[in-house]
This record gives sequence, structure tokens and C-alpha cells, in this order.
Amino acid sequence: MKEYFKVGKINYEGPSSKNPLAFKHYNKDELVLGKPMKEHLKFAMSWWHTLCAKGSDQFGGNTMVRTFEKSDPLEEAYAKVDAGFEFMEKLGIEYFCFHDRDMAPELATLKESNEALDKVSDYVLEKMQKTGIKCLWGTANCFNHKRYLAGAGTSPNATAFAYAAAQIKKAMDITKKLGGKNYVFWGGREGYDTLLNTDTKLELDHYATLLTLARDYNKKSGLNAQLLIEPKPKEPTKHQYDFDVQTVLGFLRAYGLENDFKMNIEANHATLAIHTFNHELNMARINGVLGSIDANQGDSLLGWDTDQFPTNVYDATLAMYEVLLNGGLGNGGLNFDAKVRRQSFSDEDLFIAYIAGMDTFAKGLKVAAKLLEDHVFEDFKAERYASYKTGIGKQIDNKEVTLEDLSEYAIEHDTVTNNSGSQELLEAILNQYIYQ
Ligand code: XLS
Ligand code: NI
Ligand code: NI
Repeated sequence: MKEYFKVGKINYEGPSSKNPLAFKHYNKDELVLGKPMKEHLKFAMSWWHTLCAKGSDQFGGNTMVRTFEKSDPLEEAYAKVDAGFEFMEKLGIEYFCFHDRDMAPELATLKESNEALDKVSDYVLEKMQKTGIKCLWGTANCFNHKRYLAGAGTSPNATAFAYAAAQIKKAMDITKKLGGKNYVFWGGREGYDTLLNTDTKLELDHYATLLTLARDYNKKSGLNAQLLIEPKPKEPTKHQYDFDVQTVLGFLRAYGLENDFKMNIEANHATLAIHTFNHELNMARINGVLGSIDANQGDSLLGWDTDQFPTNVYDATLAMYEVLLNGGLGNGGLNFDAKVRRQSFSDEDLFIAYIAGMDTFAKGLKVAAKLLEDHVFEDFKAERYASYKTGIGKQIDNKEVTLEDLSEYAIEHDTVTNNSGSQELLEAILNQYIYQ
């Protein structure tokens, strides 16, 4: 078998290692809170960024030459399978995520595209059986082709809607074949650029119809995956309907879909919505819909989805804190929806990027576990809200009081004594845990 990457197997060498091609924190079998790291951190390779992205941007073409490039797109798709599995095995990554169109090319007709996907995914399945690598989630790319210029489920064109439905059905079939435990809906171009030409009510109804049909097919087909919506506030449209977790929750509840979907939270989408990553994870967790994570990070000075590899330990710590409070991610995992920079064009750069991302989350996990074990924030919060444990607070929580009762109470107790919120203290303690 041809070797596509001139990088060997990546091993754990510990925090003092200076080897860029070794893990410093990700030690897959090390126990954290009684569970091996690799079970807390079900890392996944993104097929699109890892095997398809080649460094182009709006101002210039490709900068990366990969050894698996071929002139025939179908041949290249097969080579990508070999390269992808080699890459995952070398890094010890046990999952991958894919779009239909990055696994197999779009050909002249939908029928031919479907057949190509059937064939390439047969080969993927073979490799999965040989290596034990699994599919974390599948999805359909219903945003690239010009037929989707005005959206898929929210397109004003019913034939585009039907085409998207066909793609989703096929991608669900392939996800089932590959044993995927989740299926993702990122609302590609489901949004609008101007209200002057947009019937938002009709578009939202249509979007809900498409999701309802997919929900039904998930059961009917026996896929039975955890369905996930991936919120994002903007890009490519000015206003994406799936703005953030709370907006998506409102939408799902309005259409009676709240028990059928959880969410896939992407760090860079959170920051585009002017939220922190842990805000979005927190909102998903407290509403019981934290399903999976797209692990990446944005650039605070750039207003778009830069999809950088996550290297921010502070954010990763707070993210893993939410994941631990959630009792893990269930069917979900941590998909590196991240790409190397245009100037990082070598194969080594790609390995180093993944290593940095995996180490960042491993370190974050260790710190978060320690914080939880010591009840640092939990004890502080319990104390902060203690006034609801007894007396009038308890009555409020038990819904035993009327507005009149509270008015009487306040007239008798009209001096409110507050405690410090201690933000700086808590931030300093958090730093101390990270420094260790
Ligand atoms: C784009 C999204 C996309 C989804 C999968 O911003 O992050 O990559 O994760 O369609
Ligand atoms: Ni994503
Ligand atoms: Ni994204």
C-alpha cells in the first residue's frame, strides 16, 4: 500500500517533550475521572478540511499539493480514502465526519453522483472494518452547487428543495451503511440577504418541513442516528436562520421538533454570534440538547469562520467543563472542523495542527476534571444562590407566592444586602488550575 504522508506514527511523549510530532497531553489510555481520555475525547477527522481543502482563498488559488491528487475525480476520491485512513491511524484518531460531496465527487447527473457515493463508501466501509475506525457523523453538502444559490430547504425554488431532500436521503443511507451514530444539519445557505425579496415565514415553514421529513426518514430507514443542528449566525448568508442555540431552540419548539434534534456546537460559530464557545455549550447543556462539538477556533479580529485549529487552552478548559457537567457527549464527539492556514502547506503542518488541537483539548479536559473534583465553581455558585434555599427564596422557587405576597415581604424587608460576585477571584483561581 502506497504511503501518502511522510510522517510516522504519533506517540505520547509527555509535557516536557520538544518533539513537534508527539503528543504532550493527549495520552489516550490515561484515566481522567475514571475514564480513558480517548473516551472523553472522541476526536474526529473532518473529511472536507483534511482531505479536500488545499489552501485557496477568495484572492488566490491552491497552495497545497497533496500526494493523493489525481486528474480523475473518482480516482482521487479513492486515494483520499487511503490517505485519510493512513492519517487517522497515524494520529490514533478513531472517528471521521463527512459530507456526501467530499467523500465522492458530484458528477453529471444525480443518479451518477449517487452511484459514485455508493462505490466510494463501499471502500470506506472496507477500511473501517480493517482498522476499527468509525463514522461520527455524516451530512449532505446542500450549499456549494449553484442550484442552492438561494438555499436548499429555504430556496424559493421547489425543485431545489426536492434535490436537497434527495441528497439528504442518500447521505442518510450512506451514514447508515457506515454505522454513523449522528447525522448533522448545518443550514448552509438557509437564511437570507435581503427582506425585499424574502418571505421569511414561508422559508421557515419549508425548512421545518424538510427537517420533519428527515426526522421521519431517520426512523423509517432504520438509521436511528442522533440528529444534530449546527447553529451559525451568518456566512454565507447575511442572516442565517439557525443563528445560535437559543434561536434554534425557539424554532424547533415552534414546529414541534424539540425532542428530535440536539445540537452540534462549533466554537467559531459561537464567536461569530458574539457568544463565547462555553456560552453556547452551556445553553445547549441546560436545555438537554448538547450533542456534539465542532472543535475549532476563530480569530477575534476577523469577522468570518476562519476554522483554525483550536490551540486556546482557556477556551478548551471551559468547553470540557461543560462537557463533563453534561455527563459527556453521548453519541457525539469532537470533530476538528478546522483547516491549516494557507501558508502551512506541508504534510507535517497538517499533523502538527491535529496534534496541537488534540493536546489542547486533552489539557483542557485534565484541568476541567480537577476543577470539578474540587467543586471550585459549584461550591461558589451554591453559596451565591443560597437565598433561594430557605425562607422567601424557597417559596419563590416552589411557586408558593403571589405578587401581593412579595410586595408585603419587600415592604417589611426593604434593605437588600448583596455579596461580591468575585469574578476576578474566580478568574485567578481558574488560571491557577491551568498553570498547574
Ligand atoms: C460551516 C460548517 C460546516 C458544517 C458541516 O461553517 O461548520 O463545515 O460543520 O456542514
Ligand atoms: Ni462545522
Ligand atoms: Ni463552520
